[in-house]
Amino acid sequence: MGCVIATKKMMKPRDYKSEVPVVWCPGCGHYGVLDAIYRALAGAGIEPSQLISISGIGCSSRTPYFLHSYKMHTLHGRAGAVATGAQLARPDLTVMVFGGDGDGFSIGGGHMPHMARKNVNMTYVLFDNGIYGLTKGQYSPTSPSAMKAYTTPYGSPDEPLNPLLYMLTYGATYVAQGFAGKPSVCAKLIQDGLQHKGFSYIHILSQCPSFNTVDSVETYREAVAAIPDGHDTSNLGDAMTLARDGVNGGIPMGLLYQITRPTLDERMHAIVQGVSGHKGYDLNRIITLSRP
Ligand SMILES: Cc1ncc(C[n+]2csc(CCOP(=O)(O)OP(=O)(O)O)c2C)c(N)n1
Repeated sequence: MGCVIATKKMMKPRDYKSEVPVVWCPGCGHYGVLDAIYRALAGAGIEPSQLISISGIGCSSRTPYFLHSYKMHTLHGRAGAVATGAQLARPDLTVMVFGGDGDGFSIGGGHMPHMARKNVNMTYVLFDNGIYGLTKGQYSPTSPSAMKAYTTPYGSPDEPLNPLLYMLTYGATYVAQGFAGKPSVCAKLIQDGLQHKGFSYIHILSQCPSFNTVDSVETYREAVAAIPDGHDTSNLGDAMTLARDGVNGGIPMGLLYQITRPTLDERMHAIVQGVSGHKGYDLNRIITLSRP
């Protein structure tokens, strides 16, 4: 009898490009992030037929149009909730979420903690341009303090939130940060996030030359600093210190944190097996599985 050897198809970045033309403003950082996403998918060898891409609303949320995959362009701020449902229904597929700082941390802010704490097995790529791009320049939760924008003509009165600290605090099991001007670094961080089992959060700083006049590509290029090799990515305290203080004051770029713990679909599967009277049902096992 012959034996069947499963071979993984070699994928190329262009295999993920859809026929929809990519339309963002000239100089927008989102082009660099999209390029990184294509490369990461090819590196991880995920076939388009095995990929679900989901987004909310925003310039960045147009990403699924540009990708060969199953896709859903949902409501503003609600991509994570839809993606959680999709992942539970089809845990055999790869689920990715794409969106902006407004989509994720303004209107979608109520969903972010739950994807993290539940450890939903998906990869969330957040394009942070510090502004609402699609609606032409209102300040966002990551806009720098005092930044002038359409809704803050006298300067923002708020302190920006720290997305990395936020995701670490709520229990994300993979937290990384990149910058759109360094697509190779972003591609590696996204690829590793795709290969991580659990909730992976990749925060990417992406310049908006049309509406964010403070965070230019040059400013970011000078401000980012690679996370040193010796950083212990399994140490939550060290990751939080990096997220808060940066690398000698520079914006940390690289992998801050990665651990493994049971994912939501694993826990649900264990519960469903138990409820349906499966022989292996063991309440203690479910309780043990649900502890980090
Ligand atoms: C319920 C609802 N409220 C408000 C809007 C208007 N709106 C569309 S996109 C957006 C913000 C987009 O900013 P961000 O998520 O940062 O993405 P970017 O466009 O900068 O990539 C807003 C407020 C909407 N579409 N739906």
